[in-house]
Amino acid sequence: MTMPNLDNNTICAISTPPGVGGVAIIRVSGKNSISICDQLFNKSIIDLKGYSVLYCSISDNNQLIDDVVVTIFRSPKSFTGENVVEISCHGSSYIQQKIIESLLSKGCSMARPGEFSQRAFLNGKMDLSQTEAIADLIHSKSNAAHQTALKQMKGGFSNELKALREKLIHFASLVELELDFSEEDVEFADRKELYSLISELSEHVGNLIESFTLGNAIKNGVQTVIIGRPNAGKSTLLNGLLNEQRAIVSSTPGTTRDTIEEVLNINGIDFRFIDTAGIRETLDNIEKMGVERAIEKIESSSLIIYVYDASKEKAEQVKKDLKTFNTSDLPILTIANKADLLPSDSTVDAKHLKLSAINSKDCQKVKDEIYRLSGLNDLNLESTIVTNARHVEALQKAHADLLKVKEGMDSNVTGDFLAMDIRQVLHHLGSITGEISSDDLLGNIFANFCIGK
Ligand SMILES: Nc1nc2c(ncn2[C@@H]2O[C@H](COP(=O)(O)OP(=O)(O)OP(=O)(O)O)[C@@H](O)[C@H]2O)c(=O)[nH]1
Ligand SMILES: [Mg+2]
Repeated sequence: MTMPNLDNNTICAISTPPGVGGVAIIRVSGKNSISICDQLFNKSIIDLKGYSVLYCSISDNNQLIDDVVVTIFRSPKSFTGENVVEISCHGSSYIQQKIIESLLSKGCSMARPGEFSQRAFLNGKMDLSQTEAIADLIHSKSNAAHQTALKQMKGGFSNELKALREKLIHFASLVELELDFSEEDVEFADRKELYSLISELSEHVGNLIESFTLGNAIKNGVQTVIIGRPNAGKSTLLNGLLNEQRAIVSSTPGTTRDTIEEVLNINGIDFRFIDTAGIRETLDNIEKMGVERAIEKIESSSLIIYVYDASKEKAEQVKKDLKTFNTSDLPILTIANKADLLPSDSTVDAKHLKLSAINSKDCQKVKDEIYRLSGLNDLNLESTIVTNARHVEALQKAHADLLKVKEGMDSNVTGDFLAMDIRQVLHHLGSITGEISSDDLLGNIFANFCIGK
């Protein structure tokens, strides 16, 4: 159930980006938006139907501000569900400001950030996750980000959650009903069916949680740290990937001290590559700080590129280093670098990528390999991908409570405990879309059973 919008005020804001443009759009929303705006135009808009467009001029205190195009949306057929007027003016910052001032003087108030979307939610035009998807859509920079946000905005994710909840609500209602008949020891909810439903939901919610690794990569990019011993060729690799001389390269071990970060888009996904100081025991204080930073960056990354000088380093040493540096078992690409210095018949560990970072063709191989390792290769944009941290948090809570229900059933807990845990699952799933679970539950009991009590 959604809350009615009790806020009666009419809000306005510039909806286009700040600065100068060909055209700017000022949006006004609220019960009185049409009558307020009407006072500013040289033609009346009071009787215009929804979806009307009118060319007119706008003045304040008899001073002409601009010629504008006005679009009228009548409640409930507007983005916010309220009466909305959109004023398209010439895109000078001065004109935009003048129009806003005029609207404020006629009784509008400035919209808070996101208030139009918030009103759309409160007026039931879309649910919470759809509203959140608008922000993602606006910020999408790649095909994958665009597709996932669009799907969420259109309600794909909400419908999936709704279907999951509905299945469970049915059982929750039956279990709750049993409580009313507790003295008679009846069992309306078939425990076997409930158990298999809980298992099914657990798996489904688990998959949604897993999809967040990809979803997060789509939305926020993949942080990839380049590590290795000094002089291995890490900075050379970064430069090769970026195709520019970004980091200083030299034959002196310990050249890179600070971390160097650059974003590179590979197949539509942003990878944030971080070149780091070569890891070694050192007495130099500055280099020591660099090494500490390198180790910190490993912890915050989702992918590791480990580079070693294949012409110098022994296989045993590489193995040992990999164990020490990758303690959290992140996906890792191990690069046997400086292959050009090796005799042509020499081999390296089959799992390592043998190459020369000084060779640009080899750097392309690294890009392909990194993309493959990130798991984005298997990306199926048809399936639901969770991209929002709030959603994944709610899903994790729902997952934990589903487990509780299962454990409760395993140990034959009474219906009231079961009902409580099921309510929690419904609550967490419902919090994603902004529904209120207890109302749903009650509504379902009354609608489906009508037992006249
Ligand atoms: N022959 C050959 N030399 C390379 C290759 N890659 C890097 N080098 C050389 O190795 C030296 C070290 O390269 P860097 O890229 O600075 O190495 P690094 O790992 O960043 O070193 P630090 O910043 O000191 O940790 C430079 O002289 C590079 O030109 C390669 O594929 N083949
Ligand atoms: Mg370096």
